[in-house]
Amino acid sequence: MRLAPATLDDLPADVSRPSYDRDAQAVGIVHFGIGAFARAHLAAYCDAAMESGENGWMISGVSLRSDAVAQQLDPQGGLYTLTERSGNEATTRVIGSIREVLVAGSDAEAIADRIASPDCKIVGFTVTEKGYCRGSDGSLDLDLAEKSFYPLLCAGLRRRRTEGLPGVTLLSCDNLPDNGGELARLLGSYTHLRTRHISMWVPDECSFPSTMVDRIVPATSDADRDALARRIGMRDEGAVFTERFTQWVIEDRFAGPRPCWEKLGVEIVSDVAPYETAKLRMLNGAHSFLAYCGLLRGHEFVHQAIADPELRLAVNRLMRVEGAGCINPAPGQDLIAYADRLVARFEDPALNHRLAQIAMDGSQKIPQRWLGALAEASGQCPAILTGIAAWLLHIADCKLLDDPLAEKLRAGVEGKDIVEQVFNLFGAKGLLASAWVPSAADIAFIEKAHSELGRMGEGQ
Ligand code: CS2
Repeated sequence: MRLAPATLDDLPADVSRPSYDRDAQAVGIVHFGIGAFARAHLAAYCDAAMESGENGWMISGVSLRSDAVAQQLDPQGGLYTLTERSGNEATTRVIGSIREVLVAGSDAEAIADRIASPDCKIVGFTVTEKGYCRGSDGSLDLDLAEKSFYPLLCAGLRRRRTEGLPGVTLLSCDNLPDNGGELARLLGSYTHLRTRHISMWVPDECSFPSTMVDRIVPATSDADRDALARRIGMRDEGAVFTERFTQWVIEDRFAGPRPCWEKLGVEIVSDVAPYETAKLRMLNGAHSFLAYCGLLRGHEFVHQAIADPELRLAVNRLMRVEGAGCINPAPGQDLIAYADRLVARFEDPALNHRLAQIAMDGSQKIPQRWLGALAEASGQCPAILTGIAAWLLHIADCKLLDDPLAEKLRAGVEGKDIVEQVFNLFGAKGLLASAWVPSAADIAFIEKAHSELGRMGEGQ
């Protein structure tokens, strides 16, 4: 038996399911990147909003790269289960807020139709850091952009303008600093070059709130799906597993209607930056550190890496001193409590969060996770510099480096001494040139950490 509208009543009583009339709800949101993260976060908030009596917040999801999610969800009428795990406990609920999954390659017209519908109020994005198609200088890479969401989005927005419809809220939910401003800037470049007649309409009529989204969502494994099937008595090919924790801070800048998300714990604020910076530097910065150092030390999961005494000490320093050090917290934002909570989240073995999942796309993640903190720090940052040494080793050693800049990274590292490696990646003309200018002392520290970590790798 497979999860579907017709089999909902066969679920065990402890699996809660939508009580609202799904078919009567309009599609208010088109969302690019309907992978596990969006299904554990945005879709769960929309489901809860409709459960609490709001109307019109169904989601039309768009997959950019493959039809895998469409194959999982469309035969299930868009339904899937979300299981929150912690320790030995797991609670499962059916999420009803996804109407359909459209695929970029084959459903371009339907995607434009959904965006151009008067019901659509919000277009959301969880397309990952690389989905924004920024070149190494931060500007839009037009060739890549043509294969991403830009043409699909613009086709829909162009029709809204032609049909005299109002603009929409363009809601970026990716781990980028000032993600709303970044989307506005990149979309501005795209419309200027490709769809000039809407290049004024978009900034005038649409809005781009910045957001901080937080929920750890490990990739679902076949073993997870099989265990769930044994527990609930049916198969769910779209099942998502996550932690209990969830946080969403959104800049109060909507172009039109939105769900009353604040009733569900979402913080709607005037400035997201302190939350966003803390999350990127503390949570994500610690994650990348645990990933590269943990893999070198033979660990597979985040909970194993955080239990390794040396890594634990260093990651605490990275979060509490190096990451938090230059952040000016918002009123009521407690960075020490945040770090305590992060350690507890990382420790939870129920999540089975693979370090390899975090290690991918380092070139897209490291600038906002580590380099900003390095640039602003008044003293040396030994934990982050150790993380950099581990990343250099990861680039050199990893057989299948999963990174859009893999070839360039390898060319910058292989057969080079550490001074050259640091220069090629982080120097003024390096691949990830930034405000951080590595000092001689920084390079000496990286060199020492590199040889210590490298010896440890040989011992595995
Ligand atoms: C992780 C994030 O994969 C990664 O790079 O650091 O996906 C992290 O789990 C989320 O941002 C948590 O909100």
